[in-house]
Amino acid sequence: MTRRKLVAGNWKMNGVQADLPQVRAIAECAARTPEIDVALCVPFTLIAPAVAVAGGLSIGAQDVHAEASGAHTGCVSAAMLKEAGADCVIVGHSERRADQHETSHDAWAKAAAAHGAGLNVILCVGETEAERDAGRAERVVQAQIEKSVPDNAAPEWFTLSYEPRWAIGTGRTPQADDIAAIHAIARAQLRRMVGDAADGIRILYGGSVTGDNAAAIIGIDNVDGALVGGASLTAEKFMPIIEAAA
Ligand code: G2H
Repeated sequence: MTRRKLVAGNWKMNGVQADLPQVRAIAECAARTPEIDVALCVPFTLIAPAVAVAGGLSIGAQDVHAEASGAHTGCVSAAMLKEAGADCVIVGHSERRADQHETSHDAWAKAAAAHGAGLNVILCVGETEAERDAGRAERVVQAQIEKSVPDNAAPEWFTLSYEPRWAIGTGRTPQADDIAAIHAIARAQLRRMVGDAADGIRILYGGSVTGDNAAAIIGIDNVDGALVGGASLTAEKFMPIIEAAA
């Protein structure tokens, strides 16, 4: 099955209104590559301002609370994100798993809540360096998928992203064969969970993707695009990645 490529930027805790020209420039680049999908996941505070300058570029968030409302100080619901203009959200990112002790069950609940509010979901999984060194990477990723992907995941709203934790922001990336092996296992696990829909679900790679390695990584079997952190912060660095996927 042919899957449209998706390149998504994750600005993490970066970006203020002075950076909106970068959003505009990225949107212009995305408009020149209509054969792929491009999204930019910005801090909560920048969602509405980014939507205002983004034209057709998909603007997303980087987290969401699983509950619809209530006594959750500092948290943001899926309906709030939707109202701000977001159309997608990252859940289960390893920085939230590490810093906020989020579990695969939390990611599952957040994904379900986001889908319920009409948001597209990018759900992240990935092993630690110790798990890879112990030969457990494939089992860890498979288990994370089993526990965090909703049973009704479908290509129309759900994307998986494989992000080995040791590759995030380090400049290190796995060997192509290792990426291919994990993506094949991820696809097979999705198939066990959602059947034929698995063929249409995009599986991104994330972790130190740059303009220099994007084409090679996105060319690997079962890699349907990239989730990009540091290299998505400026249009100058992000555009070559978008172009490599197109
Ligand atoms: C992985 C990635 C974006 P970076 O976290 O999700 O970040 O490209 O900076 O490694």
